[in-house]
Amino acid sequence: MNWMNEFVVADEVLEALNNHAPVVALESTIISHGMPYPENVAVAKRVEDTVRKHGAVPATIAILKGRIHVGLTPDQLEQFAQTRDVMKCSRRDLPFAVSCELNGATTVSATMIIAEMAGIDVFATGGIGGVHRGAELNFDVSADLQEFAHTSVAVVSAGAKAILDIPKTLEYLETLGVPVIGLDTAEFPAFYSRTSGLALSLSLPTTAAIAAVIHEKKRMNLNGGILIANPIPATHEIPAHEIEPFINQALQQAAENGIDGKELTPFLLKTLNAATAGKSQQANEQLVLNNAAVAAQIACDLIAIRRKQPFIAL
Ligand code: PSU
Ligand code: MN
Repeated sequence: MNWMNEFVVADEVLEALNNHAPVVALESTIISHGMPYPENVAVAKRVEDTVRKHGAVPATIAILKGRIHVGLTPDQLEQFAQTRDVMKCSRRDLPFAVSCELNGATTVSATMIIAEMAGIDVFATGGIGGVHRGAELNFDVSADLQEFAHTSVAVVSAGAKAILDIPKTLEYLETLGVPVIGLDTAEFPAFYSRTSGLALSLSLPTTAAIAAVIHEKKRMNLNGGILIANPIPATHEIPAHEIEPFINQALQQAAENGIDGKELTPFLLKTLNAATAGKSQQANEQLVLNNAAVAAQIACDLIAIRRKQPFIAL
């Protein structure tokens, strides 16, 4: 099999990349495992529209029958959102899904890998995976974190999901040498809430200033990702004290049902959504839209910097 046959870049995305126009990568696990149908496809479309509205081309990344797609047509997106047997793919799963010609959803780690292969610098998600609570016993640390150590993509996220151990997640990123930059916030956001009580050492007030850091990192030849922490809009946040009892309940239910590994995150999101009568999913949608808008602005700012300051590696 010819590798190029497995890698399908949508016309619109290819044209933008060839013209050095701004492109934003989007993940697909949130579609297949993060939200139920038909809300998932409605949100995915709204996210793509938001990227466009802010001047960039969206590239939703997914594996369809073993082919890696960078950018989906509306029909492909609809079909993907309805498919039930989609494999959740992180780095380790990518060759398997392609080789066995499966349908695969890409997590943050797999989306970063494919975005980098395609030449896309900026990616918007909801919340990255991280160090799970109890990791000192169960060793559950998302592959997303390792990916930031070596894959050069900037990821806009509303912090790390509150279901995680956020202090350990930040420590882990520090160890891996990953810049975590707050957009107009000095605190690491906790997904559903704007605050976590954890101070960030890096914070910048504008998307242009963040784009300048992405540019500089590349110029200095420092491989690896950048995490941009963008808090949920205040009008949609669920305060930590309100969501915490539901998270504890969901974690307990997961333990009672023996749910672990890659099933854990989707289970917790689904259980939280049921327990909050849809409020957690509503917040999830709003923060993803907010991240899409910011990612598009960063992608535009980055292009503007490159036009003025043609790339010269140090
Ligand atoms: N953020 C969301 N919903 C999700 C995810 C993130 O709002 O469904 C997904 C992402 O794809 C992320 C993955 O990479 O969960 C992490 O899974 P795990 O904890 O198993 O590594
Ligand atoms: Mn895990």
